[in-house]
Amino acid sequence: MTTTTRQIPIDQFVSALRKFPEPAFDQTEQLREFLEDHPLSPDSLAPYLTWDRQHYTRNLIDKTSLYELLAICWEAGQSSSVHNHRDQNCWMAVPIGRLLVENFRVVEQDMTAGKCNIQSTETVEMNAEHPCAVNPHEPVHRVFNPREFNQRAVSLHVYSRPFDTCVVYSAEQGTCGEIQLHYTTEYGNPLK
Ligand code: 2CO
Ligand code: FE2
Repeated sequence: MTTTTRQIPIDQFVSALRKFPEPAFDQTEQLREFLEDHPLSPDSLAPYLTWDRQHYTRNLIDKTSLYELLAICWEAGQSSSVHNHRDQNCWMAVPIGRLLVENFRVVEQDMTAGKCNIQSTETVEMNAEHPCAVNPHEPVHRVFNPREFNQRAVSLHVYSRPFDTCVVYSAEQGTCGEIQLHYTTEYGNPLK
């Protein structure tokens, strides 16, 4: 079957996600296959899509003690910082557009001094056919929507467990530091 004929709406996706037992979130393969087998119908995501010319937006769709599910909206040319996921597992699917994920190896990290040495290892494309799981052994990455892709993109993120801080890195300056993460919308409602 093609990706389009297999598409399911987000509420069905959430119901299925909620049925996974705890151990499924402690390894990456099972949920990666679930994402691959259940591409989302873009139309069903409409309540969660918000756009900001300055920064990608983070839109909460569902949250339990095991995971949080976000839709992240990327204008052409937008990029995340290079960051980690606080040792939490992460899966990403791209129901709208295409995105690149660039992975980094941390050669050195001294949080107290705010200094690091990181090296880019590989860049891979994510799209409706190719979701991915962040490699727990090389969890530092950035996600970006190159201007030359010339279109908006939406990624769906499953984070397990939920986290609201992360470490951001500058490869050029050799610096790192903790930042707080915020939602742009929650359950389809804007936050003040
Ligand atoms: N992790 C970033 C965030 O939640 C998005 S980049 O891809 O994981 O803001
Ligand atoms: Fe990330």
